[in-house]
Amino acid sequence: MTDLVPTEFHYRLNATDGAARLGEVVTPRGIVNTPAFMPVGTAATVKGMYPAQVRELGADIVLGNTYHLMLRPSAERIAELGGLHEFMRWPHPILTDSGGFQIMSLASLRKMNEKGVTFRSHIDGSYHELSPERSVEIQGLLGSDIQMQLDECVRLPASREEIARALQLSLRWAERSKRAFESQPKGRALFGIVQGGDLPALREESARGLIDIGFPGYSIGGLAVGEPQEVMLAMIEAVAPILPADKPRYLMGVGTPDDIIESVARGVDMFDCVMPTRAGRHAQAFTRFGKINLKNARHAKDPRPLDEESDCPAARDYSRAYLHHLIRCDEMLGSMLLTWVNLAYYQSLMKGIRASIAEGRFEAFKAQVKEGWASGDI
Ligand code: PRF
Repeated sequence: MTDLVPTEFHYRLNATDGAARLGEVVTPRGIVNTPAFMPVGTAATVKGMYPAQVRELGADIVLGNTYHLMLRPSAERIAELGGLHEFMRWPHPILTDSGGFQIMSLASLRKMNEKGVTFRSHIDGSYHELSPERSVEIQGLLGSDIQMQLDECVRLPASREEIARALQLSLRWAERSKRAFESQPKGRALFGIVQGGDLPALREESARGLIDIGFPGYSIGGLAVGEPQEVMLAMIEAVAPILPADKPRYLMGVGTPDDIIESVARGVDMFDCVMPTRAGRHAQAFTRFGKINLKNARHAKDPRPLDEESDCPAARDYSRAYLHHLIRCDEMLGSMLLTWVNLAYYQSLMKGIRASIAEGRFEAFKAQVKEGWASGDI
C-alpha cells in the first residue's frame, strides 16, 4: 500500500483558542488533523461504509479493537495477511484499543489479577488470556500506528477504594506495556491511559504517574461510563492542564456532538465513539438541527431531505419518506445511508471546529452550533 514516510511519531500544536487546541498528529502513515473524530472500525470495518468513503468524509484515522480481532480472525492471521491496514484496505493511520474495556463489556467469566485478564469469548465461549504484554504484542501484529496500554476502567458510581485500586493497577500495567512496546518499529506510538473515576485528586494522581513513566500521547479513560456530562467535563478540567502541551490527548469512547465540542473547549484533541455508526443502524440521524429518528411515522410522507444544504449525498438527495421506508423494511441501504449521514455530520463538525480554532472564533462557533441543535428546526 502507500509508502511510509520516515518520521518519528509526534504532535504539532498549531494554534490555541482558550483551552481548545488545533494541531497535527504526525505518523509515518500520514497526518491526523486535530481535533479529530475517529470512526470506529471494530471488526476491521467501519460498518456499512467503504474505506474510500470514510476517507472522503475527512477521516484521517480509524479505530480498531484488540479484543474483537484477537478472537476473529486473530492477530497472527492478520499479520500473515500483511497487517490490518492491508487487510481492511485502509492505508491511513489506525489506532487500536487494548482490549480490557471491551472484555469488561462483552466477555463472560472475566477474571482480573496482577498478571492480566482471563475471559471467555462472547462468540464461542473459548478461553483466552490478555496481559499488558500480549495486548501490545497483538497491536504490534496488527501494525497499529497508535496503540493503547491495557488498563482497568471501573464503571461509575464506584467507591474510592475501587477507583484507586484500578488506577494503581493501570499504572503498573502502563509501565509493563511501555517495556513491551520498546521492540516495535519506530514511528508507532503507545499511549498511557488516565483513570481515576470521578475523583479529581485520583485523576491527577493517575496523570502524574503516567507522565513520570512518559508517553508520546495520553488517553483519558474511565469516562462516559454512567456519570453525568458535568462530571465528565470536570474530570477533563482536572486532567488536561496537567498533561504536557506538546502531546496529544484522546478522550476514549466519547461521545455525542455536544460532549465532543465541550471537551474540545477543555483541551481534548482526539475522540472515538460508536454513536454515529451504531445510531445510523438504529434509524437515528445526526444533523445540524439536532437528532432525528427516521423510524417515526411522521416521516412517512415527508418529501424533504434531511439537510438540503449538506455536502453529503445521503443527507441531501434522499427524501425522509424514502429513508423511513428503507428502515421499516429493514433494508441494509437504510443503515448505510444513515451511517453515511452521521459520519459526514461528525466529520463536518470536526472540520468546523478546526477552522474556528484557527481563526480564533471557537466560542462563537460552539454557540452557533448549539443554537442549531436547540432550534428543533427539523
Ligand atoms: N479504557 C480503554 N478503552 C476505553 C475506555 C477506557 O476507559 C473507555 C471509557 N469511555 C472507552 N474505551 N482501554
